[in-house]
Amino acid sequence: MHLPLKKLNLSQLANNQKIPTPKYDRENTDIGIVHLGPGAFHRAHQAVYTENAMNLSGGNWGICGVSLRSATARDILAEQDNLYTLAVLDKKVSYQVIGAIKEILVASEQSDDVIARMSTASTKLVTLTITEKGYCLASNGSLDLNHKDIKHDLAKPTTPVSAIGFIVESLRQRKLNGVNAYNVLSCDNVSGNGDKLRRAVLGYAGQFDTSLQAWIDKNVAFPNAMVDSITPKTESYTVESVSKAIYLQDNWPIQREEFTQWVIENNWQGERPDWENVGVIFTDDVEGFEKAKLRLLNCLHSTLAYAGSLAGFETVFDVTSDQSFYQFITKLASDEIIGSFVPPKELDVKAYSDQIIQRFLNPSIRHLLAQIAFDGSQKIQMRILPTIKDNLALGRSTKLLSLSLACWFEFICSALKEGAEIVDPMASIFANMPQLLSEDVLDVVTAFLSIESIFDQAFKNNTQLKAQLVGNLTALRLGEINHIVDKLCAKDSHTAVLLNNT
Ligand code: CS2
Repeated sequence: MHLPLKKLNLSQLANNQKIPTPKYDRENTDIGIVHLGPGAFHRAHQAVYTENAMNLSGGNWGICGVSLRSATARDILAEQDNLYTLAVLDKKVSYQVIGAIKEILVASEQSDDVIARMSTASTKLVTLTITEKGYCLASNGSLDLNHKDIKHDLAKPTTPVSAIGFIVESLRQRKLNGVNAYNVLSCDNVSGNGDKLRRAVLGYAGQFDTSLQAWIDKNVAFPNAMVDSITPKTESYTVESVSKAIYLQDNWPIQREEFTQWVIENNWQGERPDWENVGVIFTDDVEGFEKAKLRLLNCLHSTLAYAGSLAGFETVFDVTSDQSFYQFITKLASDEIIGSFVPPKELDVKAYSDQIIQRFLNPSIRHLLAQIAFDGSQKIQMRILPTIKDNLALGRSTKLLSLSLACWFEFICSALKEGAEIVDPMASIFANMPQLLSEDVLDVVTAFLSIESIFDQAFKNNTQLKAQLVGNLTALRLGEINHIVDKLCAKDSHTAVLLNNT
């Protein structure tokens, strides 16, 4: 059994050049960032950029992680002085001990401490990875005032439960106490994430305090950002292999691929870590990067998650290694996604797309399709539907995209029939839709398209898309998905006729 990873034992690693440890004076580094949602992705991405920025340039940029509900991360990491190991698993394998996170609070237990931490002047930045559903948005992108957490917070604004509630209450306290505002940086896979969060925060504050709303509007920046690094959840084999590699027991290391990218809108002043000098890109055109990443990487991920699960695969590597699925995502990217948006001028979108598929073929990363399949009702709205909408408007093909969507439909329907758990904020709504159990495919497609919080009129009334969805879902229920993919990718004209004959 190894000694535990703790600051006390860090000296054990001092002589091991291969495993970097914090180079800044961690004990005397103040907290300057509050991060809402300190999950695996945050610890593998933003926390690492901030660690490297402090190693390079110092600064009081310690991170206070705030978990909105779960106490697991706090309790495990507290045992190891909030230190953890980043394992980069790729052609080369490397390890780094990260010290940027200095404390973790649990909002549902320590709400006052969270607000105090967010209201103190030394906190300059609030960053977030709270997943798509954490923004409490309606399908038109504005704040959902009927969302249960928002209703709760509007009734009790000084003891919030939502990220938006905590942001507004702490800003209210800062205004009250004459403390400068902090800036807010969304790090989620949400298109226009900063703009949407800004609208939600202002919409919420405006419900009960228009002068606070005006103050936030004037003083708080919400830059948009694109974040990227494939980070599967930590599994027991990760704990074993990492502890063995660093000769210290780390009970919650993080694993990710070599590739990492962070693109932040360059439209804000205010203090921040020396991110520019550790690889973060500041640009005026975040939208191009966001669309490229959400429509290519995340759309292909979700497509593989549903199609691959229906075909019985378990990981991204497994399904991408299958010739049929490899061809499917390659063709989906080249024929239907590239060309549906304007990429940043500096991005070679074909090379970027090919690189993404190569990243899926990283044998050192075990990325479960089941993990990516979570929250489909939220994710497809960011990853698949915008491309379908634009292609329909541009008269471009949606044949393969509609197969991705039909795979999600069938993924939900078969889970309902099997009584399997559906991890999705809309799971209870699906469970109360008997049409989703119907053998009549037209009924099923009509039922899905009638869900207004996901599909607006453009989808509902489009006969071509509906026919493709009915054709694909019928094919999925009749035959092997591999064959469907092969047919769709190989003999375009033939397949079109085939589909229309269903
Ligand atoms: C994945 C993302 O779980 C998922 O939905 O598609 O977490 C993906 O791995 C990251 O966005 C990559 O940057």
